[in-house]
Amino acid sequence: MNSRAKVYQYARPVKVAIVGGGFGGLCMAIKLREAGIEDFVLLEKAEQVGGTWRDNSYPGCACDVQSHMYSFSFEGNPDWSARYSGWKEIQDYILRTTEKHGIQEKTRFNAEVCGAHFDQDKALWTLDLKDGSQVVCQHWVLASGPLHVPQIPNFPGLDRFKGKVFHSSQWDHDYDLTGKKVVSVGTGASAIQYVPQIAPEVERLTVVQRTPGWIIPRDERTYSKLTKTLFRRFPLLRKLHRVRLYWSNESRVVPIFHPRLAGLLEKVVKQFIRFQVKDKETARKLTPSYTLGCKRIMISNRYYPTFNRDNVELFTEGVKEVRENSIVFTDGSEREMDCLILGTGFIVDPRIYMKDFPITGLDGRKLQDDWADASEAYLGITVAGYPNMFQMVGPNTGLGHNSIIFMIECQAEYIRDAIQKLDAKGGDYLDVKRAEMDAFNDKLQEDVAGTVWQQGGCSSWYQQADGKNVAIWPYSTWRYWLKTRRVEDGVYHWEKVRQAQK
Ligand code: N01
Repeated sequence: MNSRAKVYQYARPVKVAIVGGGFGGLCMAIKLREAGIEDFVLLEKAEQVGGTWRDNSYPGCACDVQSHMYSFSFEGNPDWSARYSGWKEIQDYILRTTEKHGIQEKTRFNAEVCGAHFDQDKALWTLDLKDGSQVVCQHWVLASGPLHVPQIPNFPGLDRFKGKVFHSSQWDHDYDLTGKKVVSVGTGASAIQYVPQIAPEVERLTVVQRTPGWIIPRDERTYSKLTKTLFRRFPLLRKLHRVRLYWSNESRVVPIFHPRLAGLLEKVVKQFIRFQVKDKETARKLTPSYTLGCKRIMISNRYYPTFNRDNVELFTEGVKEVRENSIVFTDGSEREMDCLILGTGFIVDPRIYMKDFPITGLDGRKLQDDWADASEAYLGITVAGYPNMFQMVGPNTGLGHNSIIFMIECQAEYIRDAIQKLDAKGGDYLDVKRAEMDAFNDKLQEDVAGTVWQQGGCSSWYQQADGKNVAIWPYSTWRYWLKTRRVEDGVYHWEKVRQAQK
């Protein structure tokens, strides 16, 4: 291999390479700039930044976390149009913020990273890109996010189907649904947003539900012109609004540790379903039998009433097979269809979605082997044996109750602190101590065992196939903030290997 040709525009190692230009990668880049660290590159696989909010554009796509919380604390936006903004408004916010902080010019687009290995003698990582080029760096940050590889069910006969098929995150806006017979599979956060939106357009909509979700009312509201003006002129008011939203979200963590309290909320939601759905049998099918909070709690005022429409039906039978122009269910019933929409979620297990992304750390160890049983990291950020490699929204740092942007900011600041501390010590790499990482994860798994995610009687994407929860941060977010406030010396090995060259 001609290494000169392969090292694209970076003839020398960069200090930091960031993989992924969603909220995580963008935050990391801004935090580095804030600290005067300019020697970095952001590698983005697509032609634009935005991640989830670039990819998901299905009808009705919106965030179910309030916009004033689902945005950077350092980049407040007084102009959010509504409490829960649509995807386009969020994507515009991301693009504006990228532009404002000059991250666009630090980004290499169409640069998909597909492997990484650590050179112990030089204390440098080499990232392999799909186009055959490489980027050499001292540190790298994996900020590609856990919800971007669509999960496509292997229904028998799916390849024979002559109509249109697409996943919710790859919506085909050129395909006109008007007057079509549509079958939609899945009833998660994505489906409950597009189902009410497309129902009035189509001739018939068959919603296929495997497990019903708990859906609570959405406290929807648009911000008036006056409120926006006040937020703009008096930023303190906007900040106070954000603080109020933060603590109201944070209070949701309480029933998670007290499933009995969740029982009280369930009674309220059951009334909500009965109130919104006319047909008793449909209402019964839409009512979950597991504890509220076990799967992600969803919010909508429009989903349940959709089932009062004459052209919408709910199917709780499994899919037996797909034929050329129809779908057949396990009870033998068959529905003609023009279009099949898969609201079937994402592959969230990094052992599966990163199987073609080999990562080799110290002494040739492979992350795929180290994570054979489960993905684990210290604070979801660093992994023992993989020095100077950091993750954002890594293992056990997803949230079921508050804004992930809060976690992302904590992680970016922690990573920046680690990089600066290493420089201050004159070291070449830092590696989290295995005992510290193991102790952290043992305690976390012990604590998560008593929560509604493990005890609530459901299976969800929060758990891997053996039931272990490697997705969720099971505590309050301020606890995460406290833990990530500074990089503790004793938790890491601080190594210097390039002595002779200096
Ligand atoms: O995916 P999901 P999603 N046959 O995994 C069903 C975030 N998000 O795209 O429950 C039949 O939640 C599956 O059934 P079951 C948010 O974090 C955020 O909707 O496994 N059904 C389930 O009903 C969310 O949690 C926003 O039994 C099958 C559905 O498909 C995450 O993204 C908005 C099936 C998948 O639901 C994912 O949400 C939207 C099969 N073979 C999404 N396979 C915000 O507002 C799967 N299902 C922030």
